[in-house]
Amino acid sequence: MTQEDITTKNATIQPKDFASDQDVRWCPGCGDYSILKQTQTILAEIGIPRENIVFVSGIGCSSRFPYYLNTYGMHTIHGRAPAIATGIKLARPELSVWIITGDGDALSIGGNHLIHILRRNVNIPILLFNNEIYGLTKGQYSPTSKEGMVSKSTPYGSLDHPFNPVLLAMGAEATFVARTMDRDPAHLREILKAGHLHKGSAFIEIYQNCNVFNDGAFEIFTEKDTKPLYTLFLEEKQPLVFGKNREWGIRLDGYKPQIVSLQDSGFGLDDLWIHDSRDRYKAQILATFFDDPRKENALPRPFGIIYQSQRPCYEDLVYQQIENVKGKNTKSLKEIIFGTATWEVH
Ligand SMILES: Cc1ncc(C[n+]2csc(CCOP(=O)(O)OP(=O)(O)O)c2C)c(N)n1
Ligand code: SF4
Repeated sequence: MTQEDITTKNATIQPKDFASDQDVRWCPGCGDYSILKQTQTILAEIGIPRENIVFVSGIGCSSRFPYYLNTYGMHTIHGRAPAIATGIKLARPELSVWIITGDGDALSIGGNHLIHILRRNVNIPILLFNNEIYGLTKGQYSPTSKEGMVSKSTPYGSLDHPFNPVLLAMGAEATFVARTMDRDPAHLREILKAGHLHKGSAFIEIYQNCNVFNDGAFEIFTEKDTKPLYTLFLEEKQPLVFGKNREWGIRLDGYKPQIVSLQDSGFGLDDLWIHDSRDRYKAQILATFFDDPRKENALPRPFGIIYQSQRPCYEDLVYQQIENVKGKNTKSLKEIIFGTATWEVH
């Protein structure tokens, strides 16, 4: 099959064609259902034939995802989806490879693998379902659980400072960093599609409700009454505005973000911070918006594309290197392994 055949779009494919024949084994009401549905919808819109798509996951409730998609898939080893997905992408760079992971899978046991796939910039969207808990193992705290959280493994409250996954991805120099949520299907679809279109590792944190072991962890950001005041939906080249009547804005006072009233502070839309997801310095500041929302003067939580940039992808560099050394007087594998720096000990 040629590369052209593989990427040829199938215009007639429907979301239901991406549903597998497996019984979905998530608890009723789990946020994972919404993410599955929106993923099936955007895959149909993207139109890549199912047989040219591979979903790779680690271990966790979220990592059962590949079973429920009628594409190729691998439910792999805890925390190791990035390593296996990188191998697939290197062997078959023309395939559309996706990673599904949870906050435990990606940030506890798989923390190391995650940062390395991001810095290598393998061309793969990485969907991190963050429910701030270990769901599959029935409710232990995770690296994103809030301080003080009482869980099965923290009966007196967690003492650990939680990761901000978006800031971690920025620190690992990811070339695409975004946040979305299970309860906003339209936004979720938009971000999934943008992640697919990005050439490079696309890190997407998805707030996902685990209604059994951590119900309501994100309700302040997802519920109709509180969402407008505590969330900041980023739009490219638009001012940072939020609130029920879009009555609040954010301006930069030097490098410090400042919330201003658009009604009575004397500041207007022209004074506000304009979102530019390609500005790395501004993105670094945006990624730090991680206040406890109930704290006085808390900055709203940003949703959308926080950062995007271009850097060569790992698989392209590998193939380029192979081409560059072909026909040159290179060493054999045996020569490399035994080289000049091995000794025989008698
Ligand atoms: C090597 C290894 N260590 C620990 C476990 C137990 N284990 C299975 S899933 C999991 C955490 C899953 O949490 P998360 O990634 O947040 O996924 P969720 O179930 O919440 O979707 C753990 C610790 C395991 N399966 N393998
Ligand atoms: S335990 Fe939580 S994350 Fe796992 S399927 Fe049930 S609701 Fe979803």
